[in-house]
Amino acid sequence: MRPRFDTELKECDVTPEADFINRRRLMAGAAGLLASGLIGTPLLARSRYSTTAKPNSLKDITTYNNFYEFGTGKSDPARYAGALTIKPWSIKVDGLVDKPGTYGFEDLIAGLPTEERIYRFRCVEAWSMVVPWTGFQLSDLLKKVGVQSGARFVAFETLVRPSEMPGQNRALLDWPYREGLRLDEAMHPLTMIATGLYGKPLPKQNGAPLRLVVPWKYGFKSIKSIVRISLTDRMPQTTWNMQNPREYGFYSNVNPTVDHPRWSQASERPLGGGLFSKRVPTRMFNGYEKEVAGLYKGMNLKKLF
Ligand SMILES: Nc1nc2c(c(=O)[nH]1)N[C@H]1C(S)=C(S)[C@@H](COP(=O)(O)O)O[C@H]1N2
Ligand SMILES: [Mo]
Repeated sequence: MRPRFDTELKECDVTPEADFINRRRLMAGAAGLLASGLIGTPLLARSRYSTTAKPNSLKDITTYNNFYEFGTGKSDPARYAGALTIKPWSIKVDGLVDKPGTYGFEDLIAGLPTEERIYRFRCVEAWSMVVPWTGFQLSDLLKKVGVQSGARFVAFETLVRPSEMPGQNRALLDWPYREGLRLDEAMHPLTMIATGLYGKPLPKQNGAPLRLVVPWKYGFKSIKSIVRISLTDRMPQTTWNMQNPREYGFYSNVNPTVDHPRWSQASERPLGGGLFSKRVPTRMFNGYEKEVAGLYKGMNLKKLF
């Protein structure tokens, strides 16, 4: 690993003040669910897995982003991601799978049950938001490609295309952006691949056409614009751990009792609160403790940073 300068994560103090639910788009999402025949099925979104917390506005979610491929500023992704070509898009699935191959986006997701889920999202920089994703469970995709018995981890990579991703012309990170999950984390029903937001296709700044969402982990685990999914028998390398292993581990579970070496993780600043937004306490596993604590039984949670 080559040495790099400290790209200190900065918390931006400018928060868009508008915070309203875009009702028209929410309705569009509901109509989509109806059309797809999902209403009434046991996995119906917004009942079983969704938080009742009020979603942030589409504007908040799409104008305050981390996507270093487009630059380190919070408004860089919204400014530059428009130039990214997402059609066609292919995803290489390899490693310990029954059906390896390079799949077109549409083929890969064909037949997977899509739904809307409203999840809390907590960035390691201590801001947070509530997001109405649409997508499917990663477990369904993994079942579709067939996980072989030796697989223990899933590794993900983001596209490398410096001609369309200006941040990749600099050594901000060791491209491609990489992430990974233990297989049982990947198979957990809360773990999603999002392909939409507010009932519409995922905006490019949020990781179009497909990105990971793991709501009990810090936001950097939710890798965007995925082009490779590998099933492996070893713990994969992950971008922020490679960048700064003292500050970022593999697990990165949200834990208010384990501070970042440079700031407290005990509380967070919800986006959309305006200039004088109040901090609120951060919850263990970002509020998903009941659902996921069992994954880490017998492990020292203080070490799962
Ligand atoms: N490829 C890639 N994925 C990424 C990032 C990135 O820089 N590149 N940033 C991560 C971080 S730190 C966060 S907080 C979330 C932000 O997601 P959002 O912009 O959709 O809110 O994306 C994550 N996924
Ligand atoms: Mo983040």
